[in-house]
Amino acid sequence: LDRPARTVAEDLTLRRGAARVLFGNWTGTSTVPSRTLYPHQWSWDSAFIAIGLRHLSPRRAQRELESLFAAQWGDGRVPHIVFNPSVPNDAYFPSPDFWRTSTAGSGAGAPRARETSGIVQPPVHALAAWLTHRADPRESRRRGFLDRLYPRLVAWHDYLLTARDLGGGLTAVVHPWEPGMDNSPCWDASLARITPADPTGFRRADLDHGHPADRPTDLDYGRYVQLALDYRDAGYDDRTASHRFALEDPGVNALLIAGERALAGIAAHLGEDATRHEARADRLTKALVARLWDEEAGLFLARDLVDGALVRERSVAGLVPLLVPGLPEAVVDALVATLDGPGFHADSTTLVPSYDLTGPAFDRTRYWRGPAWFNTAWLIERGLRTHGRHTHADRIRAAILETAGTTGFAEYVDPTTGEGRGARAFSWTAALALDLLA
Ligand code: 9WN
Repeated sequence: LDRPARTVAEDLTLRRGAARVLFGNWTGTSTVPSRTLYPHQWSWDSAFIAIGLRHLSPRRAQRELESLFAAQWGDGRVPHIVFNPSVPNDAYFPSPDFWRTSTAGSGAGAPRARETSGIVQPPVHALAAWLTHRADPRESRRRGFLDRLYPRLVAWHDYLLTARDLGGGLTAVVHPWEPGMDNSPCWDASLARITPADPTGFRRADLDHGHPADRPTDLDYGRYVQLALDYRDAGYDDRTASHRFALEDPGVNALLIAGERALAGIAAHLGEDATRHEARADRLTKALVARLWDEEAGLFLARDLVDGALVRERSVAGLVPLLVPGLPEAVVDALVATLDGPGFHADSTTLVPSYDLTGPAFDRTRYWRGPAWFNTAWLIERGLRTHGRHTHADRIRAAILETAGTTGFAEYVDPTTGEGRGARAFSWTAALALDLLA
């Protein structure tokens, strides 16, 4: 699909709009993903936000990451939500009094003075820290940004590769919220084993703002709640938790590899040992290809660690490994062919859908079961450039910019029409558009 080239005036308008969203969502120490739906700090949102914010205020981008890592647990985990104590308890569910991390998580080193969730999200942070540093190295050095953050980033990755290596040599997710793609069809079979929590025991605050047809179902929520309760009852301790839901996700592992490469850059810059990060990235890349690549599917699949089998659902997470440098060339070619094929190529937007357009569970409005998201499109754009596929990357970049503008920085879009869905003035949409304009 040929689009007319963007004009300087269009870029300027988009840049101003994105800046307005990010300034409007800034709380003083961090950025909320959306004023309406998500009134606290989210882990991978903050990393994507820093990547855009660095073009407006490198200092604010540094603070975004610092405020998140200030709530890091003693065992190295970075919680997926850091709660803002001044927001009412019922503004978002699950709330602090559900997770109870400051007491229930004490054995795992949860902060006592801050409330957080007890699960994690994808590790985009080392990449974000490195890009943030490079936006203004002088300010970064002056504030000792990387000196302070580097040991915390190392502890975070160590957590993912020790407590969360459940035997396959990759990191595992233990809750559908952890890979950041809550209701992806990739989790359906694994979730079906979980008896949902009693629906009268909780109230979904998300439905106050989000349309029920766009959000996960009540049945899904019952299972999310039950899994979180089980983890809480085990004191968030990975040695004793039963982890009845455990998968190796290709998106999360690809981001971990990209993060190790970024840590190598940071380590070299600080005069620390970079080779251990390179060695780890090499080892993880081999494990990713050996355990999750599937030639027939034409992309990477998740592996369910409860039954040991690959999950035969094709989602955008399986394309995110394009981010990994040094993939076998045949794998890169196959991923690009899949991106261009009928499953992932929606002519109307060219934004990559979250799930196979021809797949049995495809739903064009329901969250991670079809809609196209800007963060995954940004990761794929970056991945295509990593492998020198610039023409293809240019197409995705143009689609991100155009769609961000026409939808008012929507949370996600219908991949068949390009129509915005979910929240508007969504922070990572604004941040990543800004990054591509820079
Ligand atoms: C649960 C904040 C988060 C994103 C996730 C997205 C959604 C939360 C929810 O919003 O998840 O963590 O309530 O649905 O799936 O990727 O980080 O933007």
